[in-house]
Amino acid sequence: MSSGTAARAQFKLMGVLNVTPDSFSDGGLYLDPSAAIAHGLGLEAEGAAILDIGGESTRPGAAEVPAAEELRRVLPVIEGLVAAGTSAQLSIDTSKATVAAAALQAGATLVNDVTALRGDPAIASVIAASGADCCLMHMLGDPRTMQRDPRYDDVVAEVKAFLEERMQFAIAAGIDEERIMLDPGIGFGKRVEHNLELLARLHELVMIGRPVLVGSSRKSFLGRLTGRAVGERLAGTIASCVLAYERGARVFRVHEVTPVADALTVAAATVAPWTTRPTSSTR
Ligand code: HH2
Repeated sequence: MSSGTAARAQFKLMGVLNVTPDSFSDGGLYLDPSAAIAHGLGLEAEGAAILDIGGESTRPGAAEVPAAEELRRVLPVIEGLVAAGTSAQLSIDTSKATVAAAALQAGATLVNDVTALRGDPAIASVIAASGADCCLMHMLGDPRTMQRDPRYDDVVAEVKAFLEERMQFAIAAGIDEERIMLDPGIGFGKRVEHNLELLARLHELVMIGRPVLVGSSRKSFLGRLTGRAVGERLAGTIASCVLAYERGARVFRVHEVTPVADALTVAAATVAPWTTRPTSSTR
């Protein structure tokens, strides 16, 4: 195996596929199912191992979407990707049990719930019964209120305690621990300095023992730091992903796959030889 291929195997990219009119960076671009399916297949061709399909924006202040409308947006896309023979893992970005259940039925095998199973009391049992993977994310408050003066004494300790508690809740609900990913929720009820501290101390969340997913792509803290508009945050996105990789994150939710994959391949090839514990044969 070449060192590039070995490095590439160290991380996974989750391509963002928003089927919404109002997502913060790509709202309205993929409302038509055929455009969304083509975009998803394009992300997969670029190297996304997971496609995260969402029918409700979670940007600060976003309006709630009824389940029927969310389903109308995402189901044709999941069905179309399955019919097109995708080999990417399909993830449903929802906090509603009915949406998760229908998406799993249609071929999704991962539930990405930004409420970490707090939004709908029925969602944990839907995930448990299906044997799907799930991602538990930290958010302070809800999307309508989360950016109103968020405060923490120690953001990393509080996010860690939250994720540990939600993980125990998920396990008690019958979700296999091996199927759980954890996410600090970059931008969800956090000031710029909270996001930066979470990235800088990400290894403390990695210590929980489950794969950590980071969703920093194009987010506003990058804009605040660089002065760049949403569509001009690729360099900032890459810097945050590379740093998060070095701190132990292994799954990256991104809008642009190829450049992040290249950057992470270099990061993984550089970090791996030095972090591999020497054995008697390599010492
Ligand atoms: N961020 C967004 C949506 N879903 N899921 C996880 N696990 N982690 C994240 O950081 C995350 C997420 C927000 O980004 P986007 O989907 O591009 O925007 P919108 O919510 O406006 O659709």
